[in-house]
Amino acid sequence: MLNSKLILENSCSSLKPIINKILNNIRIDINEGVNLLNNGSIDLLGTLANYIRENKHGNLTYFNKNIHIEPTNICVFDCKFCAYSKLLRHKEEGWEFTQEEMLNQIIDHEDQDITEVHIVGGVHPKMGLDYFINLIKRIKEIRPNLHIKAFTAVELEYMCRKAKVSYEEGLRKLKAAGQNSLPGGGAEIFDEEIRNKICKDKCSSKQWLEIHETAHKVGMNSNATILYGHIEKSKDIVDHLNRLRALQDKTNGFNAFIPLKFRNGNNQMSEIKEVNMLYDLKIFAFSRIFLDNFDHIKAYWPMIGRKTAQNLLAFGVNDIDGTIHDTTKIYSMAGAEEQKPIMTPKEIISLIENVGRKAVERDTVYNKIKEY
Ligand code: V47
Ligand code: SF4
Repeated sequence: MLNSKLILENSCSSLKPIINKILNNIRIDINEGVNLLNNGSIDLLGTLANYIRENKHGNLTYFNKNIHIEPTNICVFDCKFCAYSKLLRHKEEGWEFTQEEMLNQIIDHEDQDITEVHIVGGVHPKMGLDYFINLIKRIKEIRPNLHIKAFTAVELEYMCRKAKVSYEEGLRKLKAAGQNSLPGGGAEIFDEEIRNKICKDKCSSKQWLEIHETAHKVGMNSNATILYGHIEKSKDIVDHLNRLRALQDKTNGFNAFIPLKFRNGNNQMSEIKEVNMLYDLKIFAFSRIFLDNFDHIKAYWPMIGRKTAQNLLAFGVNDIDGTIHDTTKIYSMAGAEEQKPIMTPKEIISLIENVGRKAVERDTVYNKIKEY
């Protein structure tokens, strides 16, 4: 139980009205958000985030059973933080799966009760809208009930532009082929000045938001992310969250928010020191507080590491994605400590239970599959 009087008494005076608002379930604005992020202690943010998390979900902590398919690491874009972009540099390290190879990745997991495939990769100039429509249809022929969460707004913007179709037409075609939802990647940071410095050639913030809005309109939910811990300032983080909160007010189509910690291995921003775990806790907690209309805050453990993911369960996080089966490379290539990301359901459940939470297997859209 939260002792709100104690929190208020021990907080600096400029934060008291903000804390009062949060405790009374009143939305905080951008200026209040920046003040809280800059001046709130980790204890304060953690306590408030945990209060909100427990009001929304109690002890329940979700996980899912999924695999990733990364069709290629060849990319026409050149994001400075990405260890993946290989078209212009290091051609020899590029990979490009054929459709048969990708379908075999689905077949290889046939005997496992995974519920989701997450398909995201580099933006390959030869893999267009029709190519992916065909891939999705073929996956559904093999495993009709598998939820396909696929393609960041960055990939979708490029696919639709090349195919000369509107976002709505492109998304409707993908949905008709069997795509079920969109992942949250490619959002990075919406502030145009920072975006221009770290990923200037890919889809703009406006396009990212428009694509997600359109996806929600045609009946596909999506996730949202932020890339934090590089050259952004607190005001950029709050601005990013504010743009997402405004879209969620409009569509209610986001499932989860996933803060992604910048990793500095093998990329063009390697000189930037990675932030420490205390800062991670702060960003996740702040996200839980500010995004009052998002149901779920998710820790993607292959990127943040399993220990930090576990600690985050006391800092606003109520979801840990996923069993993964060692099928993603983007973070291990960028230096994340999880070089072989695989957790069995048993491991994920004990990670959750060991900090006093209750594990629940979910599907992609948060229907409960099994409580442990
Ligand atoms: O958009 C690339 C990020 C994202 C680095 O929706 C990096 O369920 C940190 O969005 N350091 C793609 N991050 C992955 C993604 C995702 C992952 C898991 C679950 C979901 C979901 C979405 O990876 C990119 C970019 O923000 N990224 N390089 C790096 N060096
Ligand atoms: Fe390409 Fe995505 Fe990497 Fe940017 S982050 S270079 S769009 S794979």
